[in-house]
Amino acid sequence: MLSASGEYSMDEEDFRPLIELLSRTERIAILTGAGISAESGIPTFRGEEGLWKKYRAEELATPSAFSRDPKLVWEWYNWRRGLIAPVEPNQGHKILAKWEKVFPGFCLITQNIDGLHQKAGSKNIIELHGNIWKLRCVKEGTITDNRDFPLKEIPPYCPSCGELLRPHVVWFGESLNYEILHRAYGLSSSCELMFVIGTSAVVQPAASLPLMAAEVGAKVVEINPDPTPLTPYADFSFRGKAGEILPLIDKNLNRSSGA
Ligand code: BJW
Repeated sequence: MLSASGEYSMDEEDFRPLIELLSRTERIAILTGAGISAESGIPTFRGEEGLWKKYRAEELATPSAFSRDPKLVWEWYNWRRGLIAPVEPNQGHKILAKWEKVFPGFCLITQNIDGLHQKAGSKNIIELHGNIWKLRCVKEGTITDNRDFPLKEIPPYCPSCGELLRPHVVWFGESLNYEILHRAYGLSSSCELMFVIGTSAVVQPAASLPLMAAEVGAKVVEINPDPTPLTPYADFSFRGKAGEILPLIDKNLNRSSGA
């Protein structure tokens, strides 16, 4: 929390108002971004160590990049699948998986495609930007699970029609799946409290979800080591790593509920 002196420090007192709020809150929405997986060793997109520092999004994460050079795009995704495959969920993912069982009106919306929330045990996940472990036929639209690393062929082709397969992810300039987005809108505009964890809050339409929640009177809790465009709208801003802040909140929750 930002102290009066402008320094960030965290003690149990900082969590008390949030813990009190949580004790009388039923509908909790969570929005996660790449930052929650950073402590598992997966690079984020923006910032000094981010993927977009080394790679150009326009050459790798757009439909036109894929039309131009599907092999290049697939080589990049194959490399990222290799980074993600051996990685384990961290404390942040695990606590969210636990909260799904603890809070009756809990929902998890993620921008991440890495599958780490599932690996941590979360069951009900709204994946806004798809999943790197799924492939989609560009002609038939069929989606298949595929965990091969390395991929058997680059680029891969559809066994049914012979057309190209693409990663089942949402690239810049592409619309998000209508049903998924509308579920996310519905949950955001009906929650009482939203945690926004590890996202730079710049990519639309995901970045609008917390604002939608705030508009209907929900409290917004941001967990991020750095400020974001959302920070001025957050009711609580915990400036730290998800894998450190979430366990602190969870510990205080347990204490106040006597668990
Ligand atoms: C920690 C931490 C720790 C570190 N603990 N935290 C102008 C205005 C408005 C919109 C647009 C515009 N021009 C174009 C658009 C649309 C565009 C967009 O929003 N662009 C903005 C960049 C301006 N959006 C789209 O194109 C979307 N589609 C769409 O809008 O359709 C309609 C439309 C089309 C065209 C024009 C207008 C409308 C689709 C977006 C798809 C995003 N796809 C990607 C790639 C997915 C596949 C893949 O992975 O390969 O999704 S891009 C990338 O960004 C990825 C992420 O999900 C997404 C968000 O990133 P995220 O998760 O926030 O990560 P970072 O790296 O940005 O931030 C990490 C944060 O974690 C940081 O804040 C750290 O501080 C923090 N952190 N360690 C907690 N331990």
